[in-house]
Amino acid sequence: MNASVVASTSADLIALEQCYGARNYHPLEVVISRGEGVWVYDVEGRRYLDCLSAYSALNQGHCHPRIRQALIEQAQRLTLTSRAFYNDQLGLFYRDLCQFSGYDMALPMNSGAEAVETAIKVARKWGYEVKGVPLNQAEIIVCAGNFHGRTITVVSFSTERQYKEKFGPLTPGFVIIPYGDAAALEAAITPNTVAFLVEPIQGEGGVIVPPPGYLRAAADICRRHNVLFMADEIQTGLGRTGTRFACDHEDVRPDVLILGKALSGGFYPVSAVLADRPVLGVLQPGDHGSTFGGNPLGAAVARAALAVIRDENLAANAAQQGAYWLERLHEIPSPYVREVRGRGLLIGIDLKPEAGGARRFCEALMREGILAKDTRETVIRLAPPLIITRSEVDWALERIARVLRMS
Ligand code: IF1
Repeated sequence: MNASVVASTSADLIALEQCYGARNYHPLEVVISRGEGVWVYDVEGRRYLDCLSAYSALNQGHCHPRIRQALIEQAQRLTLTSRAFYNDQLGLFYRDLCQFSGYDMALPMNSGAEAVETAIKVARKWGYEVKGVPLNQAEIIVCAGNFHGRTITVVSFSTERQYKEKFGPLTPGFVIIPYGDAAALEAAITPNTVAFLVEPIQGEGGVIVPPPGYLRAAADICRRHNVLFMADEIQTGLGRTGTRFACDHEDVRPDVLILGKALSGGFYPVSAVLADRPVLGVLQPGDHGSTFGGNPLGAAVARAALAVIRDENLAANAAQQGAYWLERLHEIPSPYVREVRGRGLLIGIDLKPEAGGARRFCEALMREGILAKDTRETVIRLAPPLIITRSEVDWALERIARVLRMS
């Protein structure tokens, strides 16, 4: 397709992507051109309620004015210095993020996977220097059904065959246990175990909420065995599950907290690893870094994104609207629903095998004006921006009920 061809319709734009783009996704056939709050609009002007929020990167909603203003103002002053020099935004971001999360120190990165990789490096170095694990013998325990990103080390401990098959050789040093089983965690710990990496709720795994008390028990086991409890809250954090972090539901304070996605409100990739000095303090200059990590533009955006979460009480709204949504979903009579589960505004509708897969329900929801994503073949994931109102939830419920009763 030569450059002179005007691509103006959804069909044109899909064709353009199919002509030039690698096929690493299978998107729903909708071409979004504008977003505002919980609503997005396609090229032809049709409106949709966004129930994916870019996988929880848009907790604050699309194009939040306060974050946009911060982006615009900073972009007119300074966007990038590298960490070879200081800049006037990073220290302020560190302070805001550490006060928001209650940790001594932060290490800023860009993507979530980079933050997970960073946490793995910090845990290993802490293991060798502080715990006394023999060099190159560190073990990190992870859970079956995990999703922590797409880099080679991270997919090395995935249990999803497609994510790791044909991408080897893989990174060693990881032990996989069942999710939600605290006894399995204790049984898997050896003198060389340096950390346990876990999602408080497995999002991609199908919105799997662990048994009550699991996080608390796992954290206690880690403490007893001098193993770092590392929570990947990239998707569940920052208000998504109705609390500041999902670990707050069980009063668990991870030794290492990993954030991303909504940390920038969808404007700019910003992720971070948070821990206290005995852990993050093991890193010395030259140990780790990234060209864009801690840049002033991302720092200014993330400061505004955190302020929105705090000032607009997004966690409380997620708790309130999410509880209502779950309750009303349980009332919908449908021959296809096996289970409805979730916490706050991270909800999964798990369908029976005879439903024929969640994708066709997501396509039907799209025709009703709702954008949602299927996961694990049978689960419809619902994760709207946390600014959603009761009337917008009712608007969605009416259409979800229609779709769940379709033939
Ligand atoms: C894709 C999944 C969700 C994450 C958790 C780390 C990362 C993610 C808990 C890595 C990223 C994204 C990645 C995106 C789709 C989406 C996703 F389906 F892949 F698994 F949300 F569930 N930890 N999740 O959820 O963060 O490097 O992407 O910034 O890869 O298809 P990232």
